[in-house]
Amino acid sequence: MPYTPNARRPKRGTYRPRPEIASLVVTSGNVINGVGETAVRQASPFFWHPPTLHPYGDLQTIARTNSRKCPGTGPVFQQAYTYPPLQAPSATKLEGSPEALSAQVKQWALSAGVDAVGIARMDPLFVFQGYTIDDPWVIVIVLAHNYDDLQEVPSDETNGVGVTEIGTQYARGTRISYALANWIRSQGYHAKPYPGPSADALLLIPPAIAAGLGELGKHGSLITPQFGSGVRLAAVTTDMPLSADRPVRFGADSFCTSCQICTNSCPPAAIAPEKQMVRGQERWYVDFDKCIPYFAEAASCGICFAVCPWTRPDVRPKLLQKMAACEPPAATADADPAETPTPLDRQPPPPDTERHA
Ligand code: B12
Ligand code: SF4
Ligand code: SF4
Repeated sequence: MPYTPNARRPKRGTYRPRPEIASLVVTSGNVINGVGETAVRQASPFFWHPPTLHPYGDLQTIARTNSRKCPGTGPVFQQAYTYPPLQAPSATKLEGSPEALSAQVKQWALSAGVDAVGIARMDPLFVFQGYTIDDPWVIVIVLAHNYDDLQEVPSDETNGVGVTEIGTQYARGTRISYALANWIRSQGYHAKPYPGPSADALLLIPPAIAAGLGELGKHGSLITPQFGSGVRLAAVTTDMPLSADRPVRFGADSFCTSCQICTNSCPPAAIAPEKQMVRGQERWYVDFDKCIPYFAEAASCGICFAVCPWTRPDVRPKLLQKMAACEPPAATADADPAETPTPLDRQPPPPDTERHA
């Protein structure tokens, strides 16, 4: 399945936002996101939250309108935003060890059609500032994209295949996250779905990493060993006593240090080639102020995660094999998850001068 360039993709750095779009980025998203901040803190509500919580309400409307103009998108996004009712929790609790209950939850999710599932202990850093989540556990579900359809991004009024595939997986995330929450409720526990198309209270990538579902890539998205970057995420939080999975390392982070494919494919050149300090953690970062105008104009773009070589079914097995030969085992591989420090236990890094000395 060789990668064939898509004629709707402008070359890197050639995109210039239309003035009416550029004028809407009045506050820098990079400042809101805490780029350059050395203290660890929660993420601020930012985009796909209610417009009263951030300054990009008009851009959200433009992004949504442009994606809905593409053929095929109406019904799938309608499904993605149609939330079924949630049942009251049953009076009788399903009993079992955390390991046995976790196995049942995962088995239920897989039989309901998710492509992968993992469990993480809730951490305040998974929650956006100003929101509260009381459940101690988060179950993250992975919905894999159809590779061929994903290659059609970005979409426009002549071709909606890529963004329709995005809406299709969002709809799957909504359906299964609600069904899983209702199943957990029927077993006597609290459960709340986070279906994914809107931001809501929960960041999805950090718990997915903690739950052992993949690594953060240079393009700011999760890379999974089974499906590469071409996945949607959704989640369910619960008070059912579960056991945490462990983070995995299969070489994605290392591979990103030498690969430039997403950086070179991004029309507004938003993907930084080096890691940056963001809210007290050194990591890959995407320049929001550059990404968002193109994202809004190009029906949700998505070029970066479509072109990632880990997403290619013909390349992924070779990359896994190649990186397995050089990747050290995960730092937490032998640790008891109960003893593994949560991100809030981590100390803020030393000041810049010492770090770069
Ligand atoms: C707001 C948002 C956006 C915004 C801003 C994204 C950004 N990078 O700033 C816009 C509209 C631009 C956007 C674009 C896209 N998004 Co988006 N987005 C979200 C959303 C709703 C919230 C994320 C957020 O608030 N980011 C702002 C701050 C927190 O960003 P940040 O500090 O740079 O942190 C990012 C990562 O580093 C990671 N992260 C946060 N804290 C920490 C801490 C550590 C230690 C680590 C390692 C990572 C990490 O999460 C953030 C992801 O944006 C999430 C769903 C969710 N609830 O989490 C989906 C989500 C991240 N988006 C997703 C995708 C796929 C996309 C697009 C490819 C669009 C598309 N067509 O699908 C592009 C990719 C842009 C890019 N290169 O990042 C997927 C990612 C799936 C995956 N494989 O990982 C998500 C999870 C939606 C979903 N339900 O699947 N998105
Ligand atoms: S989604 Fe944003 S970061 Fe990714 S290719 Fe498009 S403009 Fe670049
Ligand atoms: S395209 Fe290359 S650099 Fe970008 S996320 Fe994928 S592997 Fe990493």
